[in-house]
Amino acid sequence: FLSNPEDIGVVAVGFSGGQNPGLLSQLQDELNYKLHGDSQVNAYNDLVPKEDPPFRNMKNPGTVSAVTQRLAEQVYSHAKEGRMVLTLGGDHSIAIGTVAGTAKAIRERLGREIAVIWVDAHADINTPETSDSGNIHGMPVAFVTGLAKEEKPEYFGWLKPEHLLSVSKLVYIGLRDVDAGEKRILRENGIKAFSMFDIDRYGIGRVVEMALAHIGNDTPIHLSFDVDALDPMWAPSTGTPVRGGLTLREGDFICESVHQTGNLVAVDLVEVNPSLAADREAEAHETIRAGCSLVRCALGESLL
Ligand code: 6HN
Ligand code: MN
Ligand code: MN
Ligand code: MN
Repeated sequence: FLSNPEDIGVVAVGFSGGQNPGLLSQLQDELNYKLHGDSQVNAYNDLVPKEDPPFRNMKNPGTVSAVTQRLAEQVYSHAKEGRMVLTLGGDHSIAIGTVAGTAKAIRERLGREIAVIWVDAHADINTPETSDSGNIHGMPVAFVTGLAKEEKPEYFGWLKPEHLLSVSKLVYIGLRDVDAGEKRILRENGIKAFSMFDIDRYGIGRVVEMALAHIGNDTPIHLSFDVDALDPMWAPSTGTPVRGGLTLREGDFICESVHQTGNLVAVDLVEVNPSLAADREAEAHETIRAGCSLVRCALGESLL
């Protein structure tokens, strides 16, 4: 294993209600992992600026930049120690920090570039200029690949070459709602992507095989799993649900397969957003259960 399978660095971000305590106590008490880092959800309130006007069309740019910069340091320090890093989100903008932290730590520790497997209904590769929404959770891949650049340190200018990922080491699984500008970016950069169409056509087994073949044997893997990759039937409590997604079993299979490579160094599980509305409690519970299943599979707990 490229990281110690019993030692997990935990980073828990943002508003995720009951998700983390449940999953973390499962990992620690039932499955005997040694957990380092956050035992409670971190709101990063100290980093939120008083005023945070839009910049280059991005919403809350100062807040997201500051939080992801802190996250990059947290993830870096776990990965540098050889721990598998598990980040529970929070919206997908946090992957700017997690990927940056893993990329830098693995460069220093193993002298290697990481690969990222991005499992999502969306490509999250808008630049500030191509984005229609201005929401940064639709842009993280553009920032960590250097396709989106900004000099100002308070607006992601803290991202340096050691934090970045090559577009050739990126692969998507589960896409089905990709903006026109994003399709152009994927095409122009020759980025490997498996949509739901490919999964129907080849089956999840072949798709995962092809995805792993693309990044190459023995490459350290950061798995960034957006729970909206799953069909809303399995994960209804998420900000931007899109029907026609992965079954829970297909999501679990992706996680199990990545575990089996022995090359997994970091996992993000994001966009789990339990609504506090009482009438949606059952949906929140289902979504959290799905998230727990994905994480256990990524840790190899479901395999014999
Ligand atoms: N996510 N492409 C849309 C946008 O606003 O840029 C949706 C992004 C969704 C992001 O689900 O992590
Ligand atoms: Mn996403
Ligand atoms: Mn998504
Ligand atoms: Mn195992």
